[in-house]
Amino acid sequence: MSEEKVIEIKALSPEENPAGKEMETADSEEKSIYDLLEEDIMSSDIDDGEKTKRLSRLLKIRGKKVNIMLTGATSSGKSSTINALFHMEVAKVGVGVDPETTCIDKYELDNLIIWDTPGLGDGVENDEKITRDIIKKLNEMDEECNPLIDMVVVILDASSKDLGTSYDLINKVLVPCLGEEAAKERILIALNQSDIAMKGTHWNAERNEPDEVLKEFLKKKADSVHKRIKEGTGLDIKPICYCAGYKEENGEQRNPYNLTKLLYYIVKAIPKEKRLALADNINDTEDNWLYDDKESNYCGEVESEFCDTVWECISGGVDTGCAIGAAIMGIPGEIVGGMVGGAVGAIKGIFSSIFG
Ligand SMILES: Nc1nc2c(ncn2[C@@H]2O[C@H](COP(=O)(O)OP(=O)(O)OP(=O)(O)O)[C@@H](O)[C@H]2O)c(=O)[nH]1
Ligand SMILES: [Mg+2]
Repeated sequence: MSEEKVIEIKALSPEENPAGKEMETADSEEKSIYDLLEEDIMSSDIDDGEKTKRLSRLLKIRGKKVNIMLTGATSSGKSSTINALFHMEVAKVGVGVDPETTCIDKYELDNLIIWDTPGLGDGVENDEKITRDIIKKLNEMDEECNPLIDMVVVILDASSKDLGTSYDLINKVLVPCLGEEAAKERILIALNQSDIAMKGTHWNAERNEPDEVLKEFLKKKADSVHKRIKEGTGLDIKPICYCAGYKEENGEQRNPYNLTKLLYYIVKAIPKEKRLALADNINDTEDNWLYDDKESNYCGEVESEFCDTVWECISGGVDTGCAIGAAIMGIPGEIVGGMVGGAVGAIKGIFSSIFG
């Protein structure tokens, strides 16, 4: 039998949150992305027929839920990653030696559903049971007879030399279970704890980023993981190095690194019609999104992905000869507003409050 627990989501009390860091709670007064889009469509300068079309498309995607599974070895940072990415501190982070997550936990944040699996690598019997539960979950179908789990994020510990458990999980469980084609699109591999990959040396704490030596080390580590998975499955999946961030013993919060990059790849792996389920639930602690490798403007890319989503799913994606991602960068608001019924304004508003 698959064990599954639905966790009631609530903000932590001040005692549970001793660092005093402001908690991000779902404000019932706050309007959802769906409400904002509806208002934008209603107030836009488009004819009534087009408004009706857009409102009915919005209604269709409003009911779509997205299911993301986080899995990986014990203490790799699955729960920390969920907390860093999404709106509330929902997943319990380990402080002692015992694995914290003991059966597949389900966190529901409106239309966003996160499945936090227990860590593998803590005893054969336990691993077998967890593996069975993961396989069962991956084979579950939703009410439309599509696979319930939209994507799987596999968290590896970049500071660990022994990634055998994770390779077995990817090569012998996840890829065979999803099938090669789907696995290519739906598995994301993330190397967490990049800050302590070289035992904490070469991490520039002030700038919250790796120095050149650690950058090179991480690149090699990612290449080696890539190679092992390619050898085992034939698939090309490039891992992302990041830090979920953590609380030091003295209560000081260490900020995440490359979390925006991770979010960007998560957004891209989720079917377009389900992406809006994420928008309302992204952690709006600005510090979580400040530090990355700057190989791309990830905040801009995430925003663009959402604008594309709105463009395609609500405005019908009529070809105007310019992608909406490009449109928001340079074309005056009235033109963009005319094209998508103001919806881009709602998206931009949400992301400027998250990313600052
Ligand atoms: N240095 C550092 N520590 C981290 C990072 N992410 C998580 N941790 C720490 O790693 C430990 C394990 O984190 P969890 O989030 O509980 O890991 P988990 O994978 O959910 O663990 P289980 O549920 O027990 O399998 C905790 O002490 C975290 O604070 C990171 O980016 N850097
Ligand atoms: Mg956990």
